[in-house]
Amino acid sequence: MKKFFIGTTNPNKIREIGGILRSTGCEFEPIGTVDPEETEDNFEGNAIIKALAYAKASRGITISEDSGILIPSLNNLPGPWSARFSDCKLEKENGIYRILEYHESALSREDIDRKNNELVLDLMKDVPFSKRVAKFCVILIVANERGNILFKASGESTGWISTEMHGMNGFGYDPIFVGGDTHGKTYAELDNMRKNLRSHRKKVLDEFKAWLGFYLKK
Ligand code: ITT
Repeated sequence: MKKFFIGTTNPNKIREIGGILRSTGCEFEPIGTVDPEETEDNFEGNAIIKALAYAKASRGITISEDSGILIPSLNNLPGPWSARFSDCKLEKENGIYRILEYHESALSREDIDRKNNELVLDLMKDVPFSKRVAKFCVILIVANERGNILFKASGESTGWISTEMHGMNGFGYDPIFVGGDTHGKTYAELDNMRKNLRSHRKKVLDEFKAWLGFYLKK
């Protein structure tokens, strides 16, 4: 069986990526020990940093992704700061938010996910429904141990931000993200299969599967 690696520290990404790629019949082994510093201010730059670092460590073909949520009424924040938004100090000038400083806390992933959602809901407490649109974005990069980028794809899923957290499934911003086609349910109210049918991650992984078919035939 052909073996690839998934480079991430996030067990939720491993679960979702593994689930969506199960049908390929290939093995995807998680490697999460590297955790390189994400120094770029955009998803693509950070996805490249991760893919190259994890591919070097795994010595094999490795998939990494950088993802997050963009909320236009918050000046497209949290964006690349999504994972640690509540560790950021924000400034609001002329109605526009920007990040002033960032200090990493020692909170667990679950606690920080909850605080991130609380912060977004608080910042948006006076934002009317018509301006609560949001989208998840992801850039997926596949790299090899020699530092070559073999494949790149980007995906989005559009929806809006609820006024309260709902649901226990998923991770990250799923409890406050209502999909455009989920009949008012947040992603955290969907089971894994239903989220994986429509998510930004599913879109890039469908493209990856097409590339994989070509790559395995070579
Ligand atoms: P790695 O960098 O180790 O892969 P990470 O969780 O730090 O793990 P990112 O820097 O890419 O990953 O941050 C992604 C964050 O965006 C993630 O922690 C969530 O807060 C959010 N996010 C991404 N995809 C999501 C999804 O499908 N549902 C909910 N939140 C998501």
